[in-house]
Amino acid sequence: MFVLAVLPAAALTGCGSDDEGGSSSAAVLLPADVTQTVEFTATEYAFGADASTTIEAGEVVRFRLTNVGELDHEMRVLDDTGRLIDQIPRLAPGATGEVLLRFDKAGQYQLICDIDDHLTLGQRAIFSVND
Ligand SMILES: [Cu+2]
Repeated sequence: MFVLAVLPAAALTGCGSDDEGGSSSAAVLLPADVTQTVEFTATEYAFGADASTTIEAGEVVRFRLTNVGELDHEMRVLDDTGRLIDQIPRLAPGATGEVLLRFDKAGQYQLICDIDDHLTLGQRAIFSVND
């Protein structure tokens, strides 16, 4: 289930699970292994996606972001402790970028745009990865 809810900035601090979670996300992800492409849009100041999207732990997914706004945007993908997993770098209006991701653990993840004050203005979203 993909929940593009806007959370208060405090909601995601200090409540992460404390599993050791050795990060194995440095593995090379191959386009041939991609099981689905999730399409996102970025605007002032939000991310959009199909709310019915489901992502399973361990699958390789392509996140594709299209900037449909009037300012530059980016997408940083963070785990529930706020650690950066990967990102789609800054995109000009109209541009599209993508990144391959694999979420090894089920749980909650978040997307933010950290350009200027976009995050403060609400450009964040959370989503769940299923077992
Ligand atoms: Cu932005």
